[in-house]
Amino acid sequence: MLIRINSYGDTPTPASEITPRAVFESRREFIRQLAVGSIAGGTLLEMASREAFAQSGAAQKLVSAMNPAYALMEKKTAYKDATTYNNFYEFGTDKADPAQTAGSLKTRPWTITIDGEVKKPLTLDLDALLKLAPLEERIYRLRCVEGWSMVIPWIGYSLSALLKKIEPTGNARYVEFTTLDDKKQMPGLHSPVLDWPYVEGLRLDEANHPLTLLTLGMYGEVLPNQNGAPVRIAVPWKYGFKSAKSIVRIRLTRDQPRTAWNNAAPHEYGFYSNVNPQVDHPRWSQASERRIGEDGLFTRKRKTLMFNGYSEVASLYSGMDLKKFF
Ligand SMILES: Nc1nc2c(c(=O)[nH]1)N[C@H]1C(S)=C(S)[C@@H](COP(=O)(O)O)O[C@H]1N2
Ligand SMILES: [Mo]
Repeated sequence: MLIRINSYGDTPTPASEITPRAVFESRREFIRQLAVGSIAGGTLLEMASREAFAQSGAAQKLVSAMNPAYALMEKKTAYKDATTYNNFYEFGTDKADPAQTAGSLKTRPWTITIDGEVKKPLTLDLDALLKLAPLEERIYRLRCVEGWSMVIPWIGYSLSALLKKIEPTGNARYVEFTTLDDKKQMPGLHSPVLDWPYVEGLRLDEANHPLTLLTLGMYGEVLPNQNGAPVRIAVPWKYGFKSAKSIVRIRLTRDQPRTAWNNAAPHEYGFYSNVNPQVDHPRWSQASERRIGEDGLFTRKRKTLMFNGYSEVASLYSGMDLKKFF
């Protein structure tokens, strides 16, 4: 019997009831390492749960160290909600579609090419990407432009670590992210909802901000396909659509890249798309949000925070009119 548990929002089963012997043994080793201080972060139950989960073969565990700077004290969104309520139009436009159809995405082998205005263009496979910098767990708020939000424990490292390796030229001012574009693996590409491939972009200083996370996992595991496996970006102070999934190319450019949502509806989705409660979407307010998993399915109980609460990015925009550059 497969026992699938996790400690993120779902009610955890007491580990003592379900833990196989091997896991129990490794947990003792874990306690020992905790005691000597060689493991940072993660609660005991969390760790035991992840091990049991990994053993079930349902998902591949990904070890990381909690970055205490991003140990957000908000209730994490339940794993089930974060993996069944998704926007990933390459796999359909209903929230439930990606979890059901993204099984056809083949995430290994996978390569990502970094080129454009760089001195050292590079193509990396997944293993190289996983080893490029120490993996951190960071708990970030995610605010979708549609008016809902989640709290997700991502795993990855600052994109700046990768950008340093390829040495941007003096002409580089923007970074463009391109999602895989393969109809055989992504049924949603048959529908012309967007001008495929999905492309997003950041200014180079935004891309180099330490908060911008090159993301390889979540909830202690590799990314589920529906969340953008095997590699995506997470930019927590911007609306969710800026965080492109299943990335195959990162290109540095002189000019502001054309981006998928901005192309589709330029008056509704700006290039910046910073979370901003004072700038409404033309068709709805952005002043509040509904946290997925909280009471009241359609109630926007929470006030949306400027930059989604990440005020440390404000200096990136000093002197800019954020109503004009929305
Ligand atoms: N390639 C691609 N990336 C994408 C999207 C998409 O449709 N295609 N949707 C975006 C939107 S609107 C949001 S809110 C987030 C959702 O990420 P999640 O499903 O992991 O919560 O992914 C973003 N990245
Ligand atoms: Mo979104």
